[in-house]
Amino acid sequence: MIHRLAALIAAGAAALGGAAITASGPALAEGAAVATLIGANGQELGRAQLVEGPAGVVIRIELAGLEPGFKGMHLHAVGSCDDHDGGFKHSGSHVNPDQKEHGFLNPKGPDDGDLPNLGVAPDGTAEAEVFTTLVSLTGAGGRPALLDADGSALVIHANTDDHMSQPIGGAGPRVACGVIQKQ
Ligand SMILES: [Cu+2]
Repeated sequence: MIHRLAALIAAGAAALGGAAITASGPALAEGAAVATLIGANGQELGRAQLVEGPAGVVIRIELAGLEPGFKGMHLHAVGSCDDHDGGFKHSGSHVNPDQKEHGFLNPKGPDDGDLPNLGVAPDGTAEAEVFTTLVSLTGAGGRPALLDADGSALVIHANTDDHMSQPIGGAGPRVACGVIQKQ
């Protein structure tokens, strides 16, 4: 697990020059996945691309219409975002088959759904690329598969994840959700 943690990197905001939501992203290898994120009113906020690499998954995120600040972001265990008016509870809890504790800063963590916070600019946009070695798209390396029978979702919370508190780092309500689907 230690080596996985060491490789988990938040690459920060992508230098896209303030471009609007675009279709650009990592080269889409066979088996890449996408997620269209929606907000609490069901409105589309943007998208994420997920590409499987040999050691983990690269996730590129391009969103607009969020509240500024660092927002908790996780991979949730069920591919359902149809209850936008009910707080996206249908997306379940974190991808966490081994029932580990939450948090990159937790000696007993992290769980496999943990991701770095997403930094949202004052204008409500967010462009970021993150890499997680804790999951896979289809089971590579024996890591939990996002594209499993009940799918998975990328979920953004209202508040900052402190990477320590249980069960979700104090990240609060779920404000955006996207079902991860095979491209
Ligand atoms: Cu979450």
